Amino acid sequence: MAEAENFTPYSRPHIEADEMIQNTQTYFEFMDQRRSLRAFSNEAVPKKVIENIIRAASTAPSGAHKQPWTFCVVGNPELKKKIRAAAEEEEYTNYHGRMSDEWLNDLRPFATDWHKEFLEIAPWLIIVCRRNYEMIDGEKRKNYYVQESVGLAAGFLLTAIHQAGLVALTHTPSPMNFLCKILERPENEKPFLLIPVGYPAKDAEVPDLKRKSLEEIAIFY
Ligand code: IYR
Repeated sequence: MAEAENFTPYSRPHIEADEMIQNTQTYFEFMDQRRSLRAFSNEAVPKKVIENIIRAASTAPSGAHKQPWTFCVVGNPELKKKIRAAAEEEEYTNYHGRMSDEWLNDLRPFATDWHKEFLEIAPWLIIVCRRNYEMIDGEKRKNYYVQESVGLAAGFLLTAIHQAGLVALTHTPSPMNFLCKILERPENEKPFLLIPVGYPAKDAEVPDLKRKSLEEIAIFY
């Protein structure tokens, strides 16, 4: 290994096998409760909670530790209204010709359509942006594995939202360039996911989905 210049000691508490088996089972069961929701309550969620969730997301690993992400947080009702209107305009076109029949058929179990009222109802919208490069002192500097890094941070974000007792939707209105304009983002930043966050609506329902079994997703060599 190359010579380490600024390394600092690191350790984790050592957990015995039996306890780890128990803990990982419990954690799986906790994560298995997470669902994507489209029905949100308008009940307020403290800004501090969102700040902590974003700090947790930003602990994700990233290429050369460039942390190539920006989390744009929208709680302002006027701005949410604008985002909803622009997203619905794109989605209307998607559902009326831009998406293939196969795609529309695959979406049937989720009962989605172009209406996106949750964009106004959820107390917070988090727009996860990827930073394709940095401008530092007028010079373009590289970021690495941006998609992978931002994907990981988004995963951490969803986990933190679930841990808080809240729900989210990984929403991808497409195309998303309307968000660059509405949020006035710089040229190096592109929206990656739009994630409404809040409490579930009282009458919320989710499709009865099954997750793949371990045998279907893992191969041990
Ligand atoms: N972006 C559209 C369509 C959509 C696509 C997939 I793939 C989904 O899993 C869900 C929806 C929409 O938000 O309705």
